[in-house]
Amino acid sequence: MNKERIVKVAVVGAGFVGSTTAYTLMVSGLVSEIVLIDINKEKALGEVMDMNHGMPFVRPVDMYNGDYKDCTGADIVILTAGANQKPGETRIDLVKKNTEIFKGIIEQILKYNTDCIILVVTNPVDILTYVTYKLSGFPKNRIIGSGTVLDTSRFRYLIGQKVDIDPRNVHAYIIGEHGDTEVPTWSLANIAGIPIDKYCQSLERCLDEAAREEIFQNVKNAAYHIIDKKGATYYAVALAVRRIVEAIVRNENSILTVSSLIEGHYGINNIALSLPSLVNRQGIINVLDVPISDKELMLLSKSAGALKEAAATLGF
Ligand code: 6V0
Repeated sequence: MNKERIVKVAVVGAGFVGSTTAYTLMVSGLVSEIVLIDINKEKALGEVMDMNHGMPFVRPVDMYNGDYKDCTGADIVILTAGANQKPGETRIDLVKKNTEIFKGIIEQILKYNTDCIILVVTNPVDILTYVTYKLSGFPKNRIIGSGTVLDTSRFRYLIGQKVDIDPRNVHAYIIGEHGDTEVPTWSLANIAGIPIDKYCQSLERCLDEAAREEIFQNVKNAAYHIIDKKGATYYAVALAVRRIVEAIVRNENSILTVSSLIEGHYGINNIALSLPSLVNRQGIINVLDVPISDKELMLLSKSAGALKEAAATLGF
């Protein structure tokens, strides 16, 4: 009989993002075992019960709530745990708080698994990807941040809406920090190999400077807008995580704007941020030097500088 490889994923954090990620993976058919781990054990149990009751409708998955010892044998450990920003709290306060939480979590994971890929989703995702790299001692290919995979998806969707094209056929990347200093690489944006400017010349709805700025602002501020309306964002990020997991478990060599330790690309060193990167079963096996414009390079350097400043406050 042709036996399929068992793929096990541990999701740490059973909040909005962690439980939606577990659900998205459960219906994806990509994984055979999912353990959900949270400091709030009742919450994790409730989420697992709810999902397990739908199991007859999907390809069976061994889904359970557990503890860090259940990270044993996991191919991928996904980190979504952490504190949210409270009113009056600065981003730096949040970085410090989540770094402390990560110290505890990573120490626990390392007791049971030193062979997995760690996929960081908790914000600020780039700083915490860097922190995870430093704390774990794993090779850099096995520490992945979800980075700007979500922002890139929002970017492709919004461009697609504007020019009336399936977003899967819009090729464009958001790079740099997942956050305020992220960079839209308009110079690379294309549809079927046609640069977006040229493609737009044939349309009445041209992507002029104002339209571009509007799209980018809507990408960059999407989380603020959604949180204002419904308190949290979780569907699209869970799909972004599912896509990264797919690239890993199917050994796809896919290009995704994941966050990783950058060494020697565009003059950037020793900080994690997103660049188009090759992802397969080994994790991130290559970061691509895509030909961005001088302005985009300047903005990317600024983004790296902002992340370095934030990391410096943590003593890393
Ligand atoms: P949430 O709903 O508050 O869930 C967080 C969960 O973490 C809760 O269930 C907590 O009990 C749990 N938790 C806290 N401390 C620990 C600990 N020490 N060990 C285990 N579990 C713990 O938050 P939500 O799920 O909405 O967001 C989680 C994180 O994802 C936040 O940092 C968000 O900012 C971040 N997001 C990242 C995105 C990205 O693109 N990278 C997108 C959206 C949200």
